[in-house]
Amino acid sequence: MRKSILEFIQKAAVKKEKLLAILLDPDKTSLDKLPEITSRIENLKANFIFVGGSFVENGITDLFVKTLKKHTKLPVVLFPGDFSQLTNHADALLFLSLLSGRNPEYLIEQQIKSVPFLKNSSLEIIPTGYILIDGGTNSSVLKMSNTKPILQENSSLAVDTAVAGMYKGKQLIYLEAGSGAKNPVNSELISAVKKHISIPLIVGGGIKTKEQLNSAYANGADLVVVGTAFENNASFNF
Ligand code: 1GP
Repeated sequence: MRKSILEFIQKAAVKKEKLLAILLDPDKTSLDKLPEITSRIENLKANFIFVGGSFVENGITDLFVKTLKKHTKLPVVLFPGDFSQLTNHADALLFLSLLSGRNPEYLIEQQIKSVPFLKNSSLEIIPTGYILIDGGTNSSVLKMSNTKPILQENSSLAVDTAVAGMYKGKQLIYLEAGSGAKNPVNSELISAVKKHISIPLIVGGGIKTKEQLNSAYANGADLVVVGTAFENNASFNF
């Protein structure tokens, strides 16, 4: 199993070099737009392309990532809503456990279902604690997983959840307000979690402006993920 993407994120976090990932949902992105989309992503100086979604049609991720790879040298990291979204054309996989939820399907069941594929795969597998925070909207992660998000004001629960994830051996913690969230994860919560973990922190959901991006970085996000704002605005820039 390779470790290069995780190491890159860990080293950047130590050096306080902030990273950006653009999230593409194969269900919402047509293949013929990929040349234009990849050049926009490269212009933004993003470090990674994340690929995934909560409701992706079975089987389309494989062709999507294969085509994406023809248009860019940026590392492609799978951020799957379920195990059907795995493909060897990507470089790495965020091996997510939804730690904020109590649904065994997303704590362990999907992970077990992915093993027959992963046993024969060269994907870099990155154990990631995924924590859903209330972003003020009924996010698709919430609908899909049928779990309750942690309230933004309950930072002590978010901290304890993140630290439990770290003790369980997760290599990254991902604070997720949900795609298209009205409210991104707030600064207090990001900094409270960051203070208590010694592994890199990813933050995503509802980040639309440079101010929100910089505030997430300033409060301790090592990597920020942006999807909807990029998808909705062809001239999107930070
Ligand atoms: C990644 O789901 C997010 O964590 C992306 O959220 O689509 O709101 O940028 P947006």
